[in-house]
Amino acid sequence: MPFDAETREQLLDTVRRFVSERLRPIETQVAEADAIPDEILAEMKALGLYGLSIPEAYGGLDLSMEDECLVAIELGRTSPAFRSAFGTNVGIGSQGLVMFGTEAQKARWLPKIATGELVTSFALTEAEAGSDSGAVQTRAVREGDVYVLNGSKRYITNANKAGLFTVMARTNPAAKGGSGVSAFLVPNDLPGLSVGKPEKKMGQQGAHICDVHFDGVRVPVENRLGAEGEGFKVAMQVLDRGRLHISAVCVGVAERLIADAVTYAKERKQFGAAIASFQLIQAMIADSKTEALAARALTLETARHRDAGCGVTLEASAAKLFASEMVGRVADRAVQIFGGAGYIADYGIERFYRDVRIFRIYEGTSQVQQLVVARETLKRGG
Ligand code: COS
Repeated sequence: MPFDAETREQLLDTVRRFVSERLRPIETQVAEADAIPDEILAEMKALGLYGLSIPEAYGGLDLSMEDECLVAIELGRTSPAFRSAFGTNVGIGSQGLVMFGTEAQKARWLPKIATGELVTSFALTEAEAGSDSGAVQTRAVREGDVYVLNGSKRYITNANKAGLFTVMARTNPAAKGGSGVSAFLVPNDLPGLSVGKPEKKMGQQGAHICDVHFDGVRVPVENRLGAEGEGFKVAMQVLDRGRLHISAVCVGVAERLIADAVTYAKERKQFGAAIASFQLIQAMIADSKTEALAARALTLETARHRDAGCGVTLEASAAKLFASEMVGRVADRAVQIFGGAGYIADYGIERFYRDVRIFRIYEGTSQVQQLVVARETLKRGG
């Protein structure tokens, strides 16, 4: 639902205040504890953040893609781990259900997803199916009115908190690639489902990824999402949307880092002057600002096209490619502007440098985005 300008500004202002007053002061605490305090999660739920993209009829805010991206940019101005807490509910964990779910499936789960009572995860990746996500080996074998799932998923965001997984599993072993894969809505309390320990990661402490194991999990046929054999396409369409959201987060983090670098450069004196007065520092600020503006424009333009009903597979991948690479360069320059302090944990800049590294990998590596952009451009003939 497109908000009018005033409602949109109110929402963005509320999120902006929440980020600066509640989240930024505890960034270090969250990173050290590798956990987001429960009261902060409760505040996120009360603000409606878990339901940004859920239709109003099911209790969500039903934001347009453009408005969702604007909110994601605001949330990018703090540790990305905070966004990850509700990010799966807004994106990859819920959108298969929103786009392809039956009325009964939506009525059963979406209201709880919108409030955050139910956390969701997207279970596509496996040990042998990363970029080649059509190579899913987890099996789903139909036995009467259930599918029996066996296999394991890897690096699944929020798996340790999820009450519902969207699982891609192979229903047709004879079919090669994605065409033999189907999608399933799998509640975490079904017997045979287990979740591994959170992995130790390079960054984004407070956000967790775990393996998920299916050992003879009996999933009712009515939990299949979309037609049998359509699971790969469900996943790809969910990712098209997710990639745009991630692009927006990258823009937000870049804007935060530029602001921090500018503040530091104005205060820090060397050779008798603030380092902001030096042209070599200014060049880094100019490059970062220019690239962040370009990523913002591409992301929001693509979001508007999606809202208008256009296919944006190419543009969403281009935005993800550009924005995630851009924020990597911006974080690198921020460390450089901070100098020695940029390498010291107390300043938080090295933490962002580590945090942003995953943006170039998850929801499709930069190389996968290049493949998609090239393939679509060739198809379009330019
Ligand atoms: N929207 C709708 N349908 C799509 C689609 C999209 N964005 N992308 C592909 N499809 C369809 C194709 O049209 C094709 O359909 P037909 O069989 O009817 O022709 C089918 O899906 C297979 O597509 P394709 O041949 O392009 O599949 P590939 O195996 O070559 O995979 C890539 C393509 C590499 C792009 C895909 O596997 C991918 O995105 N990998 C990365 C996955 C990822 O992001 N993982 C991160 C983990 S989730 S956090």
